[in-house]
Amino acid sequence: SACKLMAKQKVALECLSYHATASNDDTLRLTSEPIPSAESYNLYSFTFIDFDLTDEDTCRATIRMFKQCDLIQKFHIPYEVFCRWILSVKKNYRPVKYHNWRHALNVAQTMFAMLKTGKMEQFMTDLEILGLLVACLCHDLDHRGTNNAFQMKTESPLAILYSTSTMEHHHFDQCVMILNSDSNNIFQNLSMEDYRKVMKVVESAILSTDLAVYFKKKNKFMELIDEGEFDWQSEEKKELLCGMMMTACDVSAIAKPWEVQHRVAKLVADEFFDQGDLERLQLNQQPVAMMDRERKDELPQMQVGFIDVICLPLYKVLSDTFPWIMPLYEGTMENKKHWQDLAEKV
Ligand code: 5BB
Ligand code: ZN
Repeated sequence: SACKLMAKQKVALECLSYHATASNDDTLRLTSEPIPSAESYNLYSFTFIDFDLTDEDTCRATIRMFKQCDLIQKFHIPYEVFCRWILSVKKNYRPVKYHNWRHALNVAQTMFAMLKTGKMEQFMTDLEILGLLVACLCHDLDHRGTNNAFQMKTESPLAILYSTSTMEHHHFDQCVMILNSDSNNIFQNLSMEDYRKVMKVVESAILSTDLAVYFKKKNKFMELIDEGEFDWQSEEKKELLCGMMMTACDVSAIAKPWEVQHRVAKLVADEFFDQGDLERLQLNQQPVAMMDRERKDELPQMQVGFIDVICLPLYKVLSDTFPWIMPLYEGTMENKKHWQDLAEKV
């Protein structure tokens, strides 16, 4: 419709003012550097921490994960294109407090650890592994630090374009936009069929990071598990499993050692509070408790709720089926105790 076309033009214009692709200088530097070992970055562990990594190291750690899966060789990705793509993805994250490049890296690293240490790669094809890692790195591209409800309330061009899973559709669009330039197209040597397949994995995985989608699909997933369904070969079940894995990775800060979880939760809260301030200022609305900085005392109780309602049930059902990912469940249990202690003090 005319309205959607206008919205699309508006979004496109906004994006043009943003740097879409990495510079040749940065790309050449990254291409020519040695890549430290997976162990030196602790990539196989569920307690990976990015805090002490430089920006360059975050790129090198990303390259290392793809190398450990042998994806660059298997899919004939030109190394320079691969390095430029990583830098471009990084560049298209905004410097918001939580939904930035480092969050994307952490999500991808948890996916890597689930596949390798969690031994889930045996249920995936190489193409699915490629799609999942790409999806993790791209799943929050161009996040503005505001959620879907905010896009709707402010009638942002994005919300006019996509009425449901607004931001997630935009993250996927941004992912496609980067891949559409030849110098960034890491899928350029795939057959037409593989290209179509991997894009479908990426799209479905990114869209499933909308918590609303998770809530819609989790019952179906849990039913399959209850029925003792361990044959993950059908396309529909595989897509469901990949979606659950994406959510498990997206919220995995909740399973990190307490000091890390505490610090990340503060970043999440600060981003929520910034949206709350915008709602007061732009919309003259009272924000919900989660976004109201006047109610920051309630944060520990909210984290307990988040853990009980979303994180523990998901990690429980996944680790019942894939026991090697148990550290995610145990780490979350540990953090629940800490948040409960803090909640009781209020
Ligand atoms: C989550 C679902 N939401 C629609 C309503 C609020 N809940 S919640 O009550 O489980 C909740 C989750 C409340 C407060 C929270 O954080 C306060 C700092 C959180 C929370 N969410 N805590 C976390 O540590 C993390 Br990680 C998250 C995930 C944040 C991103 C959620 C992305 C949703 C985008 C639409
Ligand atoms: Zn995310």
